[in-house]
Amino acid sequence: MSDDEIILSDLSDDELVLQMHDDLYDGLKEEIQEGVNLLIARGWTPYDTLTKALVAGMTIVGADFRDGILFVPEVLLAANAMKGGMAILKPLLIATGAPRMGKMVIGTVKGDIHDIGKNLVGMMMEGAGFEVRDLGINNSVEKYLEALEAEQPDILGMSALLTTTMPYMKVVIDTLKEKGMREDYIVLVGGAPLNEEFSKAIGADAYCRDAAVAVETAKAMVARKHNQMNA
Ligand code: B12
Repeated sequence: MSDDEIILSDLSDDELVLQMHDDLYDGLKEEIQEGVNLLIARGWTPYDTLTKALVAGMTIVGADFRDGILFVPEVLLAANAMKGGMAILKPLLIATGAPRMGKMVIGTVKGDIHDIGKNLVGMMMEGAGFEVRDLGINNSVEKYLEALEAEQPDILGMSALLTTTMPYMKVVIDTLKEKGMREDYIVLVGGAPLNEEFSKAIGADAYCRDAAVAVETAKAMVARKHNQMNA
């Protein structure tokens, strides 16, 4: 060990969070996992650890990727480090013992392999008491339909991070309409390039800008749906 090596446990909370932003940027998975464990041991909630240390770090990575300072290999390493941290937080977020709220099928659309945001939404939904079936990435309309028929969820969630893949959400929604199935599900959409207007234009029920909004929207919409069914 060299003298200038940083000992994460010696840092204050604020310093540690900044160091974790750097470590995420550098794709250092083990350091990120150590940082997550330290924050949790210091009494941080899993949610604060996730948003302030990991998601905030990924935002910096995203800005430098956009500006051509970072490239795909570096971003893949950062994503891998982020996933390492998320793996520790997942059981903690889920272990809230929340009552069953409903069921969600979620997946990233065809042609798109971004899954960090989708995974986060899935984790937060599970933490809020929803049963989640995650279809992974690159989902065709057939895959969504198959899962909807097999799982009979309350909610269909679709994720897209590319302007070239987001129109595929409309293909899925139009197919649901054609088959007379659209009203059977609450359709939530998300991903960095989307907005409210796009969500309305393609006929989704709501656009959610982040995982916390997804949980709130899902809860409100499922409650409304159940009330309508019981009326
Ligand atoms: C990490 C990353 C990658 C990684 C993905 C690793 C992985 N396993 O996911 C890798 C390196 C593989 C990658 C590849 C590419 N990427 Co990329 N990537 C990113 C980056 C930096 C971060 C995305 C991320 O994980 N964010 C963190 C999460 C937490 O945020 P989020 O995804 O937005 O999710 C939140 C919300 O959007 C919402 N949400 C998301 N999904 C859903 C779903 C539902 C149902 C709900 C309710 C809510 C919801 O809640 C989430 C949690 O709060 C973004 C930059 C950015 N600003 O988004 C570019 C970005 C998305 N990528 C981009 C590009 C161009 C590419 C490539 C084409 C690059 C290339 N030349 O090869 C390829 C495409 C590959 C493909 N076919 O999909 C562009 C897209 C530009 C555009 N307008 O289309 C971006 C915006 C970067 C940029 N500015 O240039 N990428």
